[in-house]
Amino acid sequence: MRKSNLFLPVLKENPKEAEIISHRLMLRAGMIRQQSAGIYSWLPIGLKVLNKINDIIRQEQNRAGANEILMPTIQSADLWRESGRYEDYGKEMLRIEDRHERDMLFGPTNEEMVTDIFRGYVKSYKDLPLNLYHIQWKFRDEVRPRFGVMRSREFLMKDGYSFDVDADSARNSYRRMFVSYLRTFKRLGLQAIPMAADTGPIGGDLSHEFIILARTGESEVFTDKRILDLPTPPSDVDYSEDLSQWVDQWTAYHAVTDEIYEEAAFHENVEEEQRLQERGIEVGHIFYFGTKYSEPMGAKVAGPDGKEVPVHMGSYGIGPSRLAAALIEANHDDDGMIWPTIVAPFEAGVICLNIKDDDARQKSTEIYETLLGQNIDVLLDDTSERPGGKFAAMDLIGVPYQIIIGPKGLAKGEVEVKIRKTGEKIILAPDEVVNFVADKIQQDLQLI
Ligand code: 5CA
Repeated sequence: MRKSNLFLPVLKENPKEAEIISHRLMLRAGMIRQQSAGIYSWLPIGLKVLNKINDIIRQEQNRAGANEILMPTIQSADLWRESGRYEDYGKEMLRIEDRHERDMLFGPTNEEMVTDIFRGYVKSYKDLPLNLYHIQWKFRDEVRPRFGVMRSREFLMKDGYSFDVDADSARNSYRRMFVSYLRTFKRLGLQAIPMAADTGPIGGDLSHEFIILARTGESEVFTDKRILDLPTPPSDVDYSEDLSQWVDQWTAYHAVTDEIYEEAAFHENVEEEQRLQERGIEVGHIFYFGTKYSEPMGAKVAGPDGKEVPVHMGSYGIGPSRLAAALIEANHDDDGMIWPTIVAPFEAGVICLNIKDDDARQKSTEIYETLLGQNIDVLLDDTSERPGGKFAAMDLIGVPYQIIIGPKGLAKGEVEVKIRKTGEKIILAPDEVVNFVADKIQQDLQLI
């Protein structure tokens, strides 16, 4: 992408309404724009980041055997009457009446709808286990939407649902998602800690929140420091095998949020020098709730003995839009965002310091084209802005590798590469720079 074509509405002033750094930076860098309280448009670089987050989530869901579908945002109230949640959900649900006076709603989650899909097709235990997920906008009429897309009313959710013939096999499905979540957050460059959690309006008796540590987080977390050193399941983890070892290892340490915190239990389970008490952001939440929806909604399969049984279900949520903000909370400095390459709005940037200089312009374009040819997502700053403004914009939007090309350097046979994360500057010959940057990016993107 050439910056002369890019819609990047950078704000000069610090937006006053933003209380936390991620919200401030997302507004300043023109990633999002508020349209109503808790409702946002995603502008080009915001959307690029969001899509890259979704890609990682998809890859890890698919690896774990889940099927991607797409359910609508608008649902019929009748489905929710079947499960009994239509009245229970209360004011957080946005209720709509259509022209035929039918009660509709903007989905806050999809347990009912996916159960309806399931019961329409699946009749035998032989077709199980099954896992269906989608990445779709949700609406929850939160009393206090705040912190930008961190807690918004409209937000993107990856919600997945598992179906099993009995509780034992449902727990295996739960473990598969547990492991795939560990991998997903790690690949996004985040340290997420699974914590025993309350189940709220989703219900059930087994649940974990995945929380990343951040000062501005809304939850308070209490855990054992050693949990931070546990290994992540590798890319070739066998999802058809028993995954208890991974789950047991990751749930062995005491780890709870303020919702269920008890001081006595914390002190009893964690030695003083290992205690970690910090704030955190919930980026994922998984639930096992048995037959809570399948029973009232009649989602049954014939078991091995021919008898019909209600299926055992679990649901598994990740918030990609919240993750965009959480990633910024975890990766920024005074100059702006520092994206991990895997989700950066651009993997590399080429700054042409003086666009009027023929050599600088030609060399910059040539390097830009070569990087593009290698499938690198690169931004060419071909504008006539002053160098200071160009540097500031690249740093603000957090481009990991920045190639700086100017007439003075070229005269000496030199270009500069700046690494956003470390601030390191490397001088190279113009014909070395593409390989250097391409190698770095390839290393960063390597599958873990
Ligand atoms: N049906 C279940 C799992 S599929 C469910 O709805 N779970 S949830 O309520 O915990 O939401 C799942 C994830 O969505 C959360 O972990 C969080 O990352 C994201 N999320 C929830 N509410 C919001 C919100 N108001 N703004 C942004 N993200 C949110």
